[in-house]
Amino acid sequence: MKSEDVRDRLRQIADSMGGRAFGVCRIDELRESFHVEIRDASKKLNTALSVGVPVSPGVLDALIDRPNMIYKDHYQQINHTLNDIAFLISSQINSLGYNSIPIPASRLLKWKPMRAHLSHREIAHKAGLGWWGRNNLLITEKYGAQIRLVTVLTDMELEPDKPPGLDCDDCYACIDACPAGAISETREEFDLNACYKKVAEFARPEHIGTHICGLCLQPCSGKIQT
Ligand code: B12
Ligand code: SF4
Ligand code: SF4
Repeated sequence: MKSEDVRDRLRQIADSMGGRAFGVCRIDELRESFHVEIRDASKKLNTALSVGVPVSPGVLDALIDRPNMIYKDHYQQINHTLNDIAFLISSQINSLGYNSIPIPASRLLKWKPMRAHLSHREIAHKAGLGWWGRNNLLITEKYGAQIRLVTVLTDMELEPDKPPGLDCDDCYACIDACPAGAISETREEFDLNACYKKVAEFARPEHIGTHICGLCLQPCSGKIQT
C-alpha cells in the first residue's frame, strides 16, 4: 500500500469513530521528554500520529460554574473512544508489519508534578492540529479548545504535517471564564498551580472525584464554524 493510502486508511479508522482531527509528526527531538516507561522502546519509533475527538458543545453549555455529571461522563466516554481509536490504529499498523505504541488518553503516572507518558498537546501541535492557546490548551481552527487528544507512536514512515502558524490573535475570551484566574494574556503566564488547586477543589465532591473543570473550553469554540 502507498504511504498516502495508508495515511487515508488510518484517518478513516479515526473518522469512523468520531476522530475529527488527524496529523503526523516526527518525535526525535521529543523523545527525551517521554516518561521512562516508554523512552527506550520509543527509540525504535520515529513517528507520532495525533487524533482529536471533539467535545460536544451542548455538554459544555450545561456547565455553569463547575464540572457536573454530564460533563464527567462525557469526558470519560471521550477518553474511552480515544483509547479505542488509538488501539485500532495501532492494530492496523501492526498488521501491516510495522511496530506501534498506543498512548493512553489520560493516564497519570506521577502525581507530583503530574506527568503522563508524553504530552498529547505537544505532539498534536507539532502534527499540525492547532496552536498553543492562552488557556494552555491545544486550540484547533475548527473546534477551538473543545477537543481531546490521543497519540500513537510508530516506525511506519508517514509524511509529517507542520504546526498551522496560527495563534489566538485578538481573542481573549477564556481569560474571564477561568474561576481560578489562571489565564493571562500570554501562554507563558498561565498559572498551572492556580488551575491545579481549582480542579483539585472541584474533584473533592465524591460524585466528581476526578480533576476536571472545562470552563476554559466553553468560550473557545473555534474560528471556523461549519
Ligand atoms: C496531568 C494532566 C492535567 C493536570 C495538569 C498537570 C500538568 N503538569 O500539566 C491538571 C489536572 C491540572 C489538568 C487540567 C486540565 N486538563 Co489535563 N491533562 C493532564 C495529562 C493527563 C498529562 C499532562 C502532562 O503530562 N503534563 C506534563 C507536561 C510536561 O506536558 P504538557 O503540560 O502537556 O505541556 C508542556 C510541554 O509540552 C510544553 N509544550 C510544548 N509545546 C506545546 C504545545 C501546546 C499546544 C501546549 C499546550 C504545550 C506545549 O509546555 C507545557 C508546559 O511545560 C494530559 C494527557 C496527556 N498525556 O497529555 C491531560 C490533558 C493535557 N488535559 C486536558 C484537558 C482538557 C484538561 C482540563 C480542561 C480539565 C478537563 N478535562 O476538564 C484542564 C485544563 C488545564 C489547562 N488549561 O491547561 C487535555 C487537553 C486537550 C487540549 N485540547 O489541549 C489533555 C491532553 C487530555 C486529552 N487526552 O485530551 N490536566
Ligand atoms: S478562547 Fe480565545 S484566547 Fe482563549 S485560547 Fe481560545 S482562541 Fe485563545
Ligand atoms: S481548567 Fe478550569 S481552573 Fe484550569 S484554566 Fe481552565 S477554567 Fe481555569
